[in-house]
Amino acid sequence: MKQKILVTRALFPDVVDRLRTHFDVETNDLGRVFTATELTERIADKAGLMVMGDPISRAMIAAAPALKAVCNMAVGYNNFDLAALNARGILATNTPDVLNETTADFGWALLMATARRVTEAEHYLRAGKWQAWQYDMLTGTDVFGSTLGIIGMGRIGQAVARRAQGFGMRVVYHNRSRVAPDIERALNAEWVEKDALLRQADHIVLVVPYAPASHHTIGAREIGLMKPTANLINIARGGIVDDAALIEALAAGRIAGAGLDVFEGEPQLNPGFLSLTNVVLAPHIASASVPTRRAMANLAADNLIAALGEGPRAGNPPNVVNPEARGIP
Ligand code: 8YV
Repeated sequence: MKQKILVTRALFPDVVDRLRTHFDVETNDLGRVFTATELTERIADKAGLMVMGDPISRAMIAAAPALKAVCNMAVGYNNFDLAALNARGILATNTPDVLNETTADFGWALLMATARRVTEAEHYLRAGKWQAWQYDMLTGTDVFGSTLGIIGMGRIGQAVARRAQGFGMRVVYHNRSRVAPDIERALNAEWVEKDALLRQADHIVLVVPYAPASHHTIGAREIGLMKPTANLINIARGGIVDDAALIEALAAGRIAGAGLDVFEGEPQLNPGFLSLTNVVLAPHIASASVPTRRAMANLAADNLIAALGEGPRAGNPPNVVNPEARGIP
C-alpha cells in the first residue's frame, strides 16, 4: 500500500503526477489555503507533507502520529516548529540554491523600481498627471556608482552582490560571520558592522533568514542611522523589519523609499503602506519565475520521495535542515 502524503497548496500537475507514482496523494482543490484546523485534520493520517510555507505547529505535529517528513517548497523554513519535529525524528527539508538567481533578480527589480520611482511614475502617468517635462519630475536616487549594503551574505546575498559589479557599486555587507576571503574578493565586497552599513549604504538589501534573533533587524533605531536618501529593500521575511517603524519613517521622509516583497503578518499587510507613494510593494514573489518555481517544486518532490524511503536517495533526502532528527525513532 502506498504511503499517504498531502500537498498543501495547488501545484504543477505534472509534479503532482510524479508524486502519485510513489504515494497516495491528497491535494488542496479548495482554491484557497487550508485553515489551521483543516490542515490539522488532513495531516492526521499522512506520512509526508509538501508544504508551501504553511505554518506546521507543535499541535499539528502532535496530531499526526504517522508523520515522517515535511518538505517545504521554499528555502526559508521558519514556518516549521523544528524543536517539535526534532523531538519526533521527523525530517524537514527546504529547496536551497535553485532560487538564488531569480530571487536576486527580483531584489534588483525592487531596488531599481524604488530608486527610480518606477511604480510611482506609472501611477502618475495613468492618472493623467503628465502635463510637461519638468526638471524635478519624479527624480530619484542613483544606482550606478552608489554604495550597496547587503545584510545577510548567504547564497542569495552573494547573487545580489554579483549583480552590483555591473553597476559600478561599492558593496558593503554584514553577516554574522565573514564569508571566505576569496568570495569577498570575487564579489568585491567588504564586511562592516551593521551600524556602519546602515550609515554608509545608499541602497540596503535584506536577505537574512527569519529567526528570533533576526526579528526586527531593522527597527526605528536602525532606520534612524540610514541616510535620508537611502532605500530599503526586503526580499527576506516579514518580521525582519519593524513595519510600523518603517511606515512612520517613510511617511516622515526620513528615508527615501522601500521596496518590499514580504511583510509582517502577510498576506495581510499594515494598511499604512497603502497610502505611501515612496514604497514599491509585491506579494512575496521574489522566486516567482516559471523555471524557478518548477525547480523548487521538483526539488521539494525529490526530498519527499527520498525522505519516505523511495528512489536512489532513499532515507537520505538532499536538503535536510534538521539533521538532529535523524536516528530518533
Ligand atoms: C517561497 C520563499 O515561494 O523560498 C522561500 O523561502 O520565501 C519563497 O521562495 C515561499 O516561501 C512559498 O513557499
